[in-house]
Amino acid sequence: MSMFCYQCQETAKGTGCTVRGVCGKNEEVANLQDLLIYVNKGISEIVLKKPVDVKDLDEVNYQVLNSLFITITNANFDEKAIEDQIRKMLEIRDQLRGDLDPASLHDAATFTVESREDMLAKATSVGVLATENQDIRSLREMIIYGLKGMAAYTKHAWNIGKKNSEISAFIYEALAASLDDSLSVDDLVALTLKTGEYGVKAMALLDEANTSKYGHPEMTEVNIGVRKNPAILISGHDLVDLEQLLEQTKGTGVDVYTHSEMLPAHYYPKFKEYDNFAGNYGNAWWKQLEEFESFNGPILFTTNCIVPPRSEEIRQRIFTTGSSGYPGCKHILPDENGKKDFSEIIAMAKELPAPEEIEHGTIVGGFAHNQVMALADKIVEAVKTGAIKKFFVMAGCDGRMKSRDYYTEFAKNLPKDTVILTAGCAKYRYNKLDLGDIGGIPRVLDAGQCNDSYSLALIALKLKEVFELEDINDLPLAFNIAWYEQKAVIVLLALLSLGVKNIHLGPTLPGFLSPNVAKVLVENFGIAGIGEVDQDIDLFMAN
Ligand code: SF4
Ligand code: SF3
Repeated sequence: MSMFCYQCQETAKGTGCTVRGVCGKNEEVANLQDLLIYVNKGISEIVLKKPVDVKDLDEVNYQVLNSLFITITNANFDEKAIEDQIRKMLEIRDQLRGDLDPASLHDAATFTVESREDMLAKATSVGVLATENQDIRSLREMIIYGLKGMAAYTKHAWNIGKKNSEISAFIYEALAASLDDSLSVDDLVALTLKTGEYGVKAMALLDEANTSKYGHPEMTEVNIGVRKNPAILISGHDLVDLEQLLEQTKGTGVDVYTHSEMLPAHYYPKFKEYDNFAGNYGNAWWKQLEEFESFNGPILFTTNCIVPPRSEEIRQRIFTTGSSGYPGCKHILPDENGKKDFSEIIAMAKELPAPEEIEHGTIVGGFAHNQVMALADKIVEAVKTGAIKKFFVMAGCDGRMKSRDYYTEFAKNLPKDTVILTAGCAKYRYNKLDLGDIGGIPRVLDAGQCNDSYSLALIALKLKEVFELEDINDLPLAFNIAWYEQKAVIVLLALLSLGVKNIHLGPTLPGFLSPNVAKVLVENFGIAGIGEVDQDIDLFMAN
């Protein structure tokens, strides 16, 4: 058996993981994930061929989102969970196919497998490399990675009760298109941009879901030190899981701390009601190996990013839920009403010591669109008087590579009359630096999680309107985005679909871009990589 995966920024040698993932994914998991995507392509083809209304396919829509989410980098390492999901999707597929003529369908819509061995044997012929032409492969995969990010955001919104069958219909269209050998490079470039358009819709849906349920994020100081109580650390992106955990820990003497991408939960008015919502512990996902040791208490992963734990002791303290999973870690399922029972985690927390302090002080965030619009007059005035010369969108992901020190240096070296707009875990590279403020406006404005990049797009569109500009690219705004996993891919495609040009992407360009596809992105959208910090700053400031 062997594997091939090049979906994330840390892919081996920048070209593809072939033996074992740099993320820790083994070949069995990688191949099962390929097969899971393949069966979802088959389902998509069937949905397109059937006279069905996607609105009526609730369970199918949900499980397709779940399948895509499971395969996101660092979400699910559990072979058994992925095998179970493949079986579930095969059952859904076969039921849905009904009396369609198998001869009119692709293999993805008809193949059969019985055992895990069958699955693994089948997987080796349906993965990324099954597409021989490297440009077609590059575009198909870029679209699929965008769909994975879109599915994650759509599933979060769904969990809050906001659904959008148009998004599901597009996911079927795009997944089925990846089976269609008649599509040209131009067709797939067009589909890539359409993926970005739906990415905007998915982020808008999640924004609407989050803000209607939890209120609009507001400027908030978040404690990064610790209290004396035993505690639970919650990681990932799912706010419904957080809400349930806070409800169940209320009055128990157990505190709840956020980790990594859960930090922005502190910005929502709703979560401020909980006295035991203590603060944020640690940094971006990749530092968790050390930070989980000193945290002492149990950890709940609601989504990515899991790093394989290095000791059995830590593994026993990790719980997963939703699309995440790790072998040997307890997975918590919802009941028929969507309620999750976290009592085992709470009981464990009570038996363990309180977290050890690794930092102290506060960080400020909560600058999603509503809060920034409330400051609009001040911001516009600062731009008009020249107090703010330029905004830098530095949203995206953080990662392990040493070369990401670039972003810390970049933030430090930016002229003092510039403001950073950020979202996603990329912010941990500079959100604890004291970069000061401009007339009371902090120089780092954190909108929230990676999906809240949507807020940054809204802010840019608002500024365009205020300054009466024709083109978003005429704003004093530069994009220097850090990427790692597939949610950043959908954020990037969303920005492209909104007409944003000259985005710099780092620390390396995606390994899944073939030279020709990279050329299209460079020539049509001005996409560029990163270089030396000071030269890049000069370049950005000159444009
Ligand atoms: Fe490699 Fe990234 Fe795929 Fe993991 S997700 S196997 S690190 S390319
Ligand atoms: Fe980070 Fe994993 Fe992408 Fe939501 S938590 S941004 S990497």
